[in-house]
Amino acid sequence: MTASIHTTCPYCGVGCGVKIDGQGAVTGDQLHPANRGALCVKGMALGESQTLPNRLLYPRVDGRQLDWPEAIATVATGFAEIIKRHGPQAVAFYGSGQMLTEDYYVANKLMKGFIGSANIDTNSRLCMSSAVAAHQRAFGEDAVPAGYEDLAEAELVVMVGANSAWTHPVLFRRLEQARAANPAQRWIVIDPRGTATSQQADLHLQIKPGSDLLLFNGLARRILDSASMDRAFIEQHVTGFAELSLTLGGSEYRTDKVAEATGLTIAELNRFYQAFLDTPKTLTLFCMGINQSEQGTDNAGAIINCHLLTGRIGKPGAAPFSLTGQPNAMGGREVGGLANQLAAHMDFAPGNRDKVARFWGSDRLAPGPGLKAMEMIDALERGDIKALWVMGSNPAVSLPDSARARRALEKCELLVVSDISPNTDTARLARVLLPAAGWGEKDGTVTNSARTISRQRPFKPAPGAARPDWWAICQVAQAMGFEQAFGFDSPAAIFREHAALSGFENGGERLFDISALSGLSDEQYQQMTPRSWPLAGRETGPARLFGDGHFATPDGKARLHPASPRERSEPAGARLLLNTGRLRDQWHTMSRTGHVARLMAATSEPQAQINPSTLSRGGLDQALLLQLHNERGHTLLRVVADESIPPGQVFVPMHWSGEFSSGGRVNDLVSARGCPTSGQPAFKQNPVQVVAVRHQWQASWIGLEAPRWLPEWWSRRPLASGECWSLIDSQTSLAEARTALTREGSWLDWPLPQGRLLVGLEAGKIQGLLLFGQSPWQINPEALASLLGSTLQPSLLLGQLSQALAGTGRLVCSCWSVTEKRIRQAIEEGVEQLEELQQQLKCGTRCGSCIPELKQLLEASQSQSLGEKL
Ligand SMILES: Nc1nc2c(c(=O)[nH]1)N[C@H]1C(S)=C(S)[C@@H](COP(=O)(O)OP(=O)(O)OC[C@H]3O[C@@H](n4cnc5c(=O)[nH]c(N)nc54)[C@H](O)[C@@H]3O)O[C@H]1N2
Ligand SMILES: Nc1nc2c(c(=O)[nH]1)N[C@H]1C(S)=C(S)[C@@H](COP(=O)(O)OP(=O)(O)OC[C@H]3O[C@@H](n4cnc5c(=O)[nH]c(N)nc54)[C@H](O)[C@@H]3O)O[C@H]1N2
Ligand code: SF4
Ligand SMILES: [Mo]
Repeated sequence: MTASIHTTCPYCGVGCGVKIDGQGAVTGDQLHPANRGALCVKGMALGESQTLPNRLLYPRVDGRQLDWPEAIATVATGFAEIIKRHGPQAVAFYGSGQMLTEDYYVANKLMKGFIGSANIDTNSRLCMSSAVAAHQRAFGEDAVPAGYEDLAEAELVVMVGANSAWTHPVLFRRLEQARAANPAQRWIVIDPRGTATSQQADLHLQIKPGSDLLLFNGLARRILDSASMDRAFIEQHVTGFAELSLTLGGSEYRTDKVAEATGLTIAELNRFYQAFLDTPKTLTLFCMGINQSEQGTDNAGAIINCHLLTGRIGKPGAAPFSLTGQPNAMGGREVGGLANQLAAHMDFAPGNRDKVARFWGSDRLAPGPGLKAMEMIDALERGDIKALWVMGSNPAVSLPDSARARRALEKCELLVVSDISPNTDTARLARVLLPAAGWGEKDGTVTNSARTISRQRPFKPAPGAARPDWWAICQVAQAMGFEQAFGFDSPAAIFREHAALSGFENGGERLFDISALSGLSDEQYQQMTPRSWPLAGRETGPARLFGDGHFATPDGKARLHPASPRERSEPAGARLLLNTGRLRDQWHTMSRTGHVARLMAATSEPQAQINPSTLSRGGLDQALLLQLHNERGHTLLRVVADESIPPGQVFVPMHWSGEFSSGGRVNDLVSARGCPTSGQPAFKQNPVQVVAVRHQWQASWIGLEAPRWLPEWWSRRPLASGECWSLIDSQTSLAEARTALTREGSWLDWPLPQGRLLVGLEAGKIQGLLLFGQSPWQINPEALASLLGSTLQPSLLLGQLSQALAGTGRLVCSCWSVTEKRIRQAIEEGVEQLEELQQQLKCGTRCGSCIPELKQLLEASQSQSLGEKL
């Protein structure tokens, strides 16, 4: 038997260690400091997501399969010719926080060091750039002060714009354990909508979208007037106090005014403010609700101000803690992969340029910052950028104003895309497609939210001609004439150089210093265990930073930064405010999770979640489909009435792309405007109009292949075998649709109480089942899919049909396929405790990601019965 392989989960920034045994089974790594054995549902499903249908196996140029040398030559000569004709600013690279550090390092070195253009930016612009800018402004360097150890130490945990129960599930479980061990720990969640996270909170502040800056400035003002202000700390370690106090003196930060502007009651504010003032061990976790805003940097800065004013930084359980989204968002920040960074936490200051040029041995270093993500789209539109290499991202879907982004990408003379799938909306636009080695096949390192560097190790060969991203970059670089600088033969060799650069003429200036690892042998790199930076000669770094009150600024002091809310550039008016974000079981544009039946079961269609009162007021409550539109675009979504969304708002998951539905590409509606300091788009607050679509018919198609004809709206999901397609149309009649869908093959037709069932046969075998109906139904498609490919047996068919029509309800526990219906049944039958529920139904006993929802169902029924008693 082969020994287990220790690697790291390729999804979120918690950065859980994963163990692969000799049979390929995936479990949590007990030895990893991030998760100590736990995994969430996405991590648990890593085995299933490995079998990607339609994997990109060979390079393609203009749709033709080529071998690597030809593809490399096409990219290298294409880039070189454009540079010759138009200069280095005419080419660009768009990367990802999902690239490994080694991939990222060589991409950055090629663009900034040798092509001589800083037009390299990444999806971290959409994700972390506001936090990065706030860290740099306050601490002098992009360094997250806290570590996961602080979760257990904290007595007050403030979660702002973070739905961690779904997005950082293992971190959330660590918090649950911390609260169980220390009942004094309190949680305050700040989020305009109700979430699986807010449901577990001691206090949920449902603020008006975009009012966080006011809220935290209001808190800062209260700190100034209180005993919790740490005068000694401020005097010794902080600058900017006078300017901040002046700003906070404005009457808009009086608690009554803040209440008005945030939509909270004075009592709610007092509870939050008092809890913060009273609790030295306060940890403030923040994520996309803070960063993805028109004032993202100031939002994060306002949180940091409150921690600096109280001296709550660098101490156990006390810090502002920006959670990173992607598995290697932090590694990308370390190599300097953003357009406004140079390398290894150095910016473009002349001294840094000189250092890096000497280190890399280059005389053509980029002169200054390059174009940020959205500026790249502008430049593509203008025709200023003519060649773009996209790696590990699906910008045609995930960028804001995505219809415009797609048009700009289409215009690009040479679009190169490195991906594992040829089917993403971006890959479809590429001239050159390069097949990347995926997770489980590639080798390198990633850094998580807590600055812990872990190894990703391969445990199987890459299929076809797929190759690691670092290799493709080095091949192109060599073909462009940079043989010496890109002669790396392994990720270990790249890592050594990256580590060496972090320490090069550092002299204690930069906290990011892992040069102690620059001498690792290949063998030591293979064996490397997780460790946090800064290392500075030590084996593994400290969990938290700034404990000595010394910051990475020239005077060693942290900087308070005053900022006031700007007038909103787009008034909401009578329209709804669109909020977007994540679902528990999906990852981004679904290229890696959308084909896993288990992960698509909980929410299988792109949807608009709206408060029932807003629906009835707008006359929208009878519609199946809503059209959301604004000046940028439109999209069709299944409507879902949801009490947790405040009236006047609509929440749409960010995940759906043209690969999985005709609707749901929500970024077609999202403005490219964002924070002027960081360049991060405001994905969370966009006004939209909503109209009901009067459908003529709706159907579900369950088949081995796609339906023969597609109506106005469709959405597909994988099943254990075959697929289920939801079809809705407002333009054709039922008769026309029937004809179009059943043009070929022979069809049997059954009337149903609520519609019709048509069974498509080929050579006596069932190829597909089509259920037509007027009103929506919740069918269990798996019951019918089990018939696909078998010969028709009427009694079996009817049995499965009645099972299918009995419906299943929403899936809550994806690991054990336990539905809300079964859970509610058990509760009705007397189950009161989570443990009983777990024992009876097994739900929540594997990865535990659904425990917050189980608790919520139990609590809802308890408060209902309490209400009945009263
Ligand atoms: N399941 C899953 N997990 C993921 C990912 C995934 O795709 N799927 N992606 C990973 C990545 S890259 C990232 S960046 C993280 C993101 O992790 P999170 O930031 O936790 O996720 P989101 O759902 O984008 O947004 C968080 C919350 O911000 C709230 N919000 C909206 N507007 C405001 C506002 O004005 N103020 C406040 N305070 N809150 C607001 C939203 O209602 C939402 O609940 O998740 C990571 N983890
Ligand atoms: N509306 C809205 N939009 C958002 C957000 C939001 O909250 N709301 N959040 C934003 C944020 S925070 C983020 S991080 C982005 C994420 O959005 P994207 O960057 O588009 O994320 P993914 O869909 O994960 O894209 C990763 C791509 O890399 C491919 N891939 C997988 N493994 C490999 C590999 O090893 N090598 C290569 N070369 N490719 C690989 C995948 O198939 C996929 O196509 O979305 C942003 N967009
Ligand atoms: S919390 Fe889940 S998605 Fe995030 S790293 Fe851990 S297992 Fe992966
Ligand atoms: Mo992200």
